[in-house]
Amino acid sequence: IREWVSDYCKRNGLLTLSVLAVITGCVVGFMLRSLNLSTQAKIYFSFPGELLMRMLKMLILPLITSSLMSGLAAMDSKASGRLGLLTVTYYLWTTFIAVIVGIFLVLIVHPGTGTEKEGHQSSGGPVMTSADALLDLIRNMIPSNLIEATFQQYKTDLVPLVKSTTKESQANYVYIMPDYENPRMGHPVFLELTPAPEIQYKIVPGNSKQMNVLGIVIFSATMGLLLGRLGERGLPLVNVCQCINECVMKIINAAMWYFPFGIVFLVAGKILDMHDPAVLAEKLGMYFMTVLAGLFVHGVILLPLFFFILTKKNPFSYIRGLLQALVIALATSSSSATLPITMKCLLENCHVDRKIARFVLPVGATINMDGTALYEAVAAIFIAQVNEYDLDFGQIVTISITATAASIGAAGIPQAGLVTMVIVLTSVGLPPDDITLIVAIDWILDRFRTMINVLGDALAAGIMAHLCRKDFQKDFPKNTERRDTV
Ligand code: DAS
Repeated sequence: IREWVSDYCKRNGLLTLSVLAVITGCVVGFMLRSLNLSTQAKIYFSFPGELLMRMLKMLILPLITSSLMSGLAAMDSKASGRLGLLTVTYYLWTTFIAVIVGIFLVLIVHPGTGTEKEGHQSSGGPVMTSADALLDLIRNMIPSNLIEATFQQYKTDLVPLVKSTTKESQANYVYIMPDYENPRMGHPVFLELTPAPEIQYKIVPGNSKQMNVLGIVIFSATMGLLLGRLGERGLPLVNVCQCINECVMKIINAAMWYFPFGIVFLVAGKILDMHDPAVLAEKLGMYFMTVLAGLFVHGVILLPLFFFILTKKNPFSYIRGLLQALVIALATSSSSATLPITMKCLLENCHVDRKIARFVLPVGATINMDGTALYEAVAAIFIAQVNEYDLDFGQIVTISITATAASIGAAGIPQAGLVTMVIVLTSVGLPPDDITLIVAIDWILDRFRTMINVLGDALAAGIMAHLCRKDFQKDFPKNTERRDTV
């Protein structure tokens, strides 16, 4: 028994602790809700969770740049070209399939019919259009400052932005939108919304920025390809990137035992802030279940099926090696923050070729978000149903295309999918401030769609490792027997 226990702890100890931490966080969060803690107390309580997020975020820039630069430099241009083409094609295909699954389900279930819509008034001012958001997607591909692009504001702030001082509305305002450096707007645009009496929401495409690593991925991939072409001359920098990458993986090993502790406070802190669960279940229960059903179909049926068809290997033994990353995705609701753990699981548990993992994962964490695309399509059609706004076939097609595009532009950070949904809503003439109909449970759905995003990226790495094995003379083993230390 002692041998079995020590073997189990070595192989699954951290994963078990992380799962128990999520459960404990939920229980503690619900227990503390009855104490009605002050905002300050909630901030102090959530502090260990904030440290976990900062540890993970700290590793994003060094991991992405060193992975892409060393990974691509080690490939010959034909192999990297084939890998890049296959990877992007697969990503677009699975994202579009996810959108179709979501649209199919929301049109069958009809969760928005009969949902009453609280009154809200728009305070006017230029609303951000889908063109603005799409331009921002392109803008994010060319960050004016690479460092700043990583260390901007990390999350979509759903905390009180400004306490209203005017008499008629003593509610907290909540900041939703990231920065859209849109010259046309210039000044912050406020849309005052009151879906829930205790809180007024403001949509502010104003002056705070969201981290978006899309530009860093493009820059690092370009540098990697050019380094490869430099041959001997590029080796010093390639070796530096290799060393940085290995050091980052060692830092992750050291930091990982803190994760369960941080997860408890991260999850509990979120539950403390949650709206009344009973009200949410009554108003948004069907919508919540529709999104979860879509994520389940895509993540547990379709993605493993694609994996099996393309690799002829058992997808679930591969997914078993990813469980630690999926738990971190659930706890952090950030695929970028989960990236270091996903990389570790792929290399140590799934034995995917290092060069492939170092390319497919960072690219996937920025542009491949199946869960987000599915969610944005479902949410947009749900909002149309609540507004009793009948969408014709052309508008459904528009939603499928803009949801795919919006998910590509979404950053791998908490609740980014809620933000880029404006592209989808405005593309079919729906009021963007109707986002607030769903904002109250977005942080829960965000965790599940982030899990599917991470799962999609990791399965893609396994598929590319199999399809490009001739270029890399190495395929990952059939039964991915898990090694220790995850
Ligand atoms: N939280 C985002 C991610 O990290 C997904 C989303 O917001 O839709 O993938």
